[in-house]
Amino acid sequence: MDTALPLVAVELTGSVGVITLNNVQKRNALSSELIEQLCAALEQMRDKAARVVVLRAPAGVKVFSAGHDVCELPTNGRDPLTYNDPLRRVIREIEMFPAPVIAMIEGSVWGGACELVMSCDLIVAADNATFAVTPAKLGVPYNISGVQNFLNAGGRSLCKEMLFTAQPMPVARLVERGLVCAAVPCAELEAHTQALAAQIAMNSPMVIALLKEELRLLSIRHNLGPETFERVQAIRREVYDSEDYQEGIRAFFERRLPEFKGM
Ligand code: LCV
Repeated sequence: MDTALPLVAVELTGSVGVITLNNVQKRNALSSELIEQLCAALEQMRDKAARVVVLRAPAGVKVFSAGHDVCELPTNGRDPLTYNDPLRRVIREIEMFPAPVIAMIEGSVWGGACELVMSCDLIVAADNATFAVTPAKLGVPYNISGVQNFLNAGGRSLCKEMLFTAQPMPVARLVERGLVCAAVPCAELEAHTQALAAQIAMNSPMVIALLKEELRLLSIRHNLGPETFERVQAIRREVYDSEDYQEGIRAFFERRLPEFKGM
């Protein structure tokens, strides 16, 4: 156990690394502290030339990650999801990591953790896993690169269903759309993931790093012009300046359903 990283566990067996999100008490909410440690763990894996990294939670969890730490969502008129938000940073770290990252999912995945998982190269899940994309439920103006990631991962109709309903979606629906490689019984999840990782680790790490970067660059579908970007930011500001945004966060802490008024 790396005492400098109390919220994540890191291990390397041969050339396969495993990073375990380890703040179960807070349902692995993606706090800036947990994300800093996740980034440090990725750095360790890069330094040790890991050829595959498995990202997981402890065996048997009900919740893989509860998503962005709601306590860290600003309520003072600042944009809640800027370029340097820890969640945005770690998603870029995973996308730029020079080897495949396999998300091994048990339990439920919420909000920004869905995007974190979808930023991984491959997803293997227990067949009872669920994924809930929650900005609409929480009143959060998700940022445009995040929406692009959802669109690239799931396609337009699944993306709209997940974003508009904000409800947990069973993993079988994501397997149907090719978003998740495989959904297996919990008892087989670890062996299935390790076998996949071992297959990848036998191949050329330089070619795989090249292919991963080529695929990342090819997935950048279009560049928004300055005026289009500014229009999106203006609409997003109306949302995070709204009473509904405050209501979404208040409702979370008061453990009740939000009552949005559209203003
Ligand atoms: C901080 C938490 C959280 C949490 N933050 O356990 O995609 S966006 O735009 O929405 C983006 C901004 C985003 O990702 O927002 C977060 C979206 N996440 C969610 O909506 C899930 C919120 N959490 C839950 O619904 C429940 O916690 C689940 C169903 C995940 C687990 O329920 P369970 O009954 O097992 P608790 O709710 O009792 O949570 C245990 C502890 O973790 C904290 C929660 O406040 C509690 O802390 P205390 O023990 O100190 O009371 N926690 C859970 N989620 N996202 N803190």
